[in-house]
Amino acid sequence: MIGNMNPISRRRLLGLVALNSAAALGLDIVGSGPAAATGRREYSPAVVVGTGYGAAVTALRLGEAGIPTIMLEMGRLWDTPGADGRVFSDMLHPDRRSMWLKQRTELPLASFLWFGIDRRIERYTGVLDRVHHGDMSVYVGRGVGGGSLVNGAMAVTPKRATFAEAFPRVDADEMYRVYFPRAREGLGVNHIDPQWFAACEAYRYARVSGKHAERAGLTTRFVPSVYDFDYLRREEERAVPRSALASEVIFGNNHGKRSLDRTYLADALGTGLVSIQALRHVRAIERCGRPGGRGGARYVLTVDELDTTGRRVATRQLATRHLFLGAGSLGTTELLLRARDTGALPDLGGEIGQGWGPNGNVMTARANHAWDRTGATQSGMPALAIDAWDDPRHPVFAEVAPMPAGVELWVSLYLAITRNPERGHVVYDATSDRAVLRWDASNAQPSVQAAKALFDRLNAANHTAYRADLFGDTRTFETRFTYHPLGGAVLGVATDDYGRVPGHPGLYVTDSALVPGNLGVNPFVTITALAERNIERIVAEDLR
Ligand code: FAE
Repeated sequence: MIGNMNPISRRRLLGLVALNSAAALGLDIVGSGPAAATGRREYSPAVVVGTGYGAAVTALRLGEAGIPTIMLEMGRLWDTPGADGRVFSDMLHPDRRSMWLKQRTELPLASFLWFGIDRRIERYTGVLDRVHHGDMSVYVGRGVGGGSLVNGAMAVTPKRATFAEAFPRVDADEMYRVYFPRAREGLGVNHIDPQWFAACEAYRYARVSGKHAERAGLTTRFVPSVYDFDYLRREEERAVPRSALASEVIFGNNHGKRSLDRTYLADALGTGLVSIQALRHVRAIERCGRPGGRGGARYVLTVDELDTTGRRVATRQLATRHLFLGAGSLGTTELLLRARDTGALPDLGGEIGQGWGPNGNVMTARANHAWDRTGATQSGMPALAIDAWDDPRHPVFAEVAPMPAGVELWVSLYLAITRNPERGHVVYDATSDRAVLRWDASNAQPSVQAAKALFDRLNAANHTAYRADLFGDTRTFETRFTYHPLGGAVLGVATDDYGRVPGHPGLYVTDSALVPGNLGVNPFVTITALAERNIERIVAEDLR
């Protein structure tokens, strides 16, 4: 058993064993590769780029349907303990494992009392990346499991009306009846015991915010999670090694989290037909020069093999008939734009790159009174949110975020999701050969106004004030980063209603690029559920 999940299936066990054995042997390929060499070029009937949510669901269902599948992931496999016996480093002692090819950490909170808190690190293929695009930078997970390795585990199903507004062409009845429940089951979503929440030290910080919200007449609600709350309870009892209670969050969790390598990816590997190749960066996609050749290959990928300093050590070509893009909102969009604008796939449409948004993310913090202690030992996994999404003027869903510093700080921190109609777009820059996001600071203003309306109300009701020392200058609302990049290949706009790329048989988008910019809640449950829906149709219609 893993925590209070159902007994582990034989298939998942096989997958977990495959992952652990590959890690123990220092391999970056897991599972028996279906690839067959044809001259210089390898071939696989299906290829999935990335190993995040959309990719993991897709690979599992392809494997179950009997289709040999290769997954290509630019990050590393995160199953091997380092010299300190841990796979990941924590936020208080970050080392080279923390960030992707950086020489300094780049934390979302840049300072405390205006002192910088980022640390020097060795350049390495670490687990969290912060990709800079002018006024917006985008946090993403790098490694086998994608964002699931670094995220806050909040597993929130959107309100039905908001989902229907975002996806007017998707049957919402069917989503809420079939695919959201299937996604929650596959992800291992669990719920906190309210009695334990009311008494534990780990969520003192959330209770303080809850009390303040109540005073302001606001509603709070518990947030479901893929962090095992039973494990967390035992962490507090000191019965097991600490993870969420040991400042482990955005640089990975050594215990307790049901990241994709323990759920969907393990199941996919357990089918015996899926293999994962880590440290493989997909650079380019083009049409196969010999259509109808081996297996009816339609696309050829150029794939760089990386070492752990990020250096390219080899370049290979891989041909496939069915190509699924699950490289995340900006990763997938970049591959498509590069293919279109370099002339490799010139008929890709003008809608690619459009409809991008940061899910209205805003971070802010309040200073508490001395009697409102938020606790020195805070769970890194948020469990409570202020739900003001139905506010007609300023809809906000604000999770109460931890500040797991190991000392009392008297700070209440929030990551707010606001309704923001502004959209950015992504273009291909030939000089740097990368995708560039066009998003201006002014695009974030609706988010700031909404967050300000809510938190002004909280401060007024509790006689508290904003913290102005946490974001590197004196700003009180931080909108220069997002954890939730969405869009770039929007479902039903840049693709058909199931993620197929028009005019390109066998080419599919399967990840957060499908979600139009703003969802009202944290996105991974929706990404997972949409991928479940889409691949079911694609397997039935395109792969039989
Ligand atoms: P994603 O998980 O981003 O995976 C894409 C994968 O593709 C990555 O592993 C990349 O390394 C890989 N890749 C990219 N380009 C290439 C390439 N060219 N070749 C090979 N591989 C490539 O995709 N969401 C929630 O719902 N709840 C939360 O609590 C939450 N907290 C978050 C906290 C943090 C710090 C971060 C960064 C994100 C958080 N998110 C949260 C967002 C969530 O993790 C994100 O929406 C999903 O991971 C996106 O899933 P995708 O399938 O789109």
